[in-house]
Amino acid sequence: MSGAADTITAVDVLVTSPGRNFVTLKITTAEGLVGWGDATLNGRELAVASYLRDHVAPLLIGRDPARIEDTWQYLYRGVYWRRGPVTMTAIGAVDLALWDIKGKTTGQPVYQLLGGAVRDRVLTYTHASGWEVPELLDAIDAVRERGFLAVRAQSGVPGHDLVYGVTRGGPGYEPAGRVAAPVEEVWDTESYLRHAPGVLAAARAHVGPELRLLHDVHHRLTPGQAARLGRAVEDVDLFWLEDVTPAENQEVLRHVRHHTTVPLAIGEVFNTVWECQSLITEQLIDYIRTCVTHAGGISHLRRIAALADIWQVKLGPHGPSDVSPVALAASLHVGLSTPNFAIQEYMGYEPLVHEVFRHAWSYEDGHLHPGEAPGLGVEVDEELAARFPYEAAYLPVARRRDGSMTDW
Ligand code: CS2
Ligand code: MG
Repeated sequence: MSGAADTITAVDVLVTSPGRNFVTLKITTAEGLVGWGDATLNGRELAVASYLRDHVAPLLIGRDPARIEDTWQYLYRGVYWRRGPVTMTAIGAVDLALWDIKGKTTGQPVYQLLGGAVRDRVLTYTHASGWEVPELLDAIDAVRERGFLAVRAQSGVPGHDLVYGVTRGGPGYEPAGRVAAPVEEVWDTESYLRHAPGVLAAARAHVGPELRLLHDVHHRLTPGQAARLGRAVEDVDLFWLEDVTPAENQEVLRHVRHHTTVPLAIGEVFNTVWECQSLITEQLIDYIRTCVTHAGGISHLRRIAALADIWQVKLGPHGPSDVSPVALAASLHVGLSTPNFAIQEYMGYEPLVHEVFRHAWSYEDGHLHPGEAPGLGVEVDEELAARFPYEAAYLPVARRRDGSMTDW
């Protein structure tokens, strides 16, 4: 290492599709260090790839990679048209790559640079789904046998052909289908509200009192419906009920909060601390779900966590299959070193994804650990990645039975 500051000499964007699309940022320095960042935005991958390639990469050449916060501020305040998932995912990818380089420069895993471990390992939850209750209970048993101590339970809904979070047979659930246009699902909230409490009660009766059960409503209810559902499932003792309403209007959560004590989790679609502010400072939620990539990287997720800590709101970051192993690694470094971190979502990946993204993080007995490799601890096999070019894929959309659009 020379005494002079290192400089960024190359910024590349890899779009690969080993079973599903991932966008990965590669930052290379004059000292020969490589940092990786995840820039995957499910269904809008190429928007972020272009934002990075065409507007961010040229601005990074020659910058000092050690100046992580200054680069964050430069890309956030310097763009003028700020916030939103595309911008913040791009900034998040740069932030992850620079923290990766910082770790490699110092020979330290990133969690050590964030203040060191405050826990030995990170509690995780995974998904279980089944169209009918017996199938769901079997799926819950299957992940319990793999050691999971927390499980998200999703089922089909009578009168529906397609429902969020559930596959009818076949491999694990992947929402973004390889299609030229979004699949249109029909959604009937009343049918769901009649059905969900019984499904969750059956899951609790099956697993006993210990296992943490979670459920994702996926933005589908009005405040009154959310309050009704919360009350109906209070005896299920859920770890959290997620995204009960579309949370752009956060004041509506006051109504939900007033009528039910069920723990609420929101935030996976939010991208900055400012969007989470009311949810946290008004105690409208128990868990903030912002994702380390879509919310501006490690640097910004720590800001969100710090605000949440003041109000005793805990961190439960988003981590489904459309968050790459690079982002999962970054989330785990935050999780290991953040006092009010509660739980990490982990859907798992197809075997090929583990080959493309070779990672130091590991799963054991219901917990994850980022590993001790310098930086984030993930290296991308670029030759293998290049064999799987991008394929158009879109998340579904949902319409009510009368044909009007609703939230998917
Ligand atoms: C879901 C996600 O994991 C979750 O909590 O909300 O699967 C979400 O549907 C996808 O990330 C959308 O791409
Ligand atoms: Mg969710």
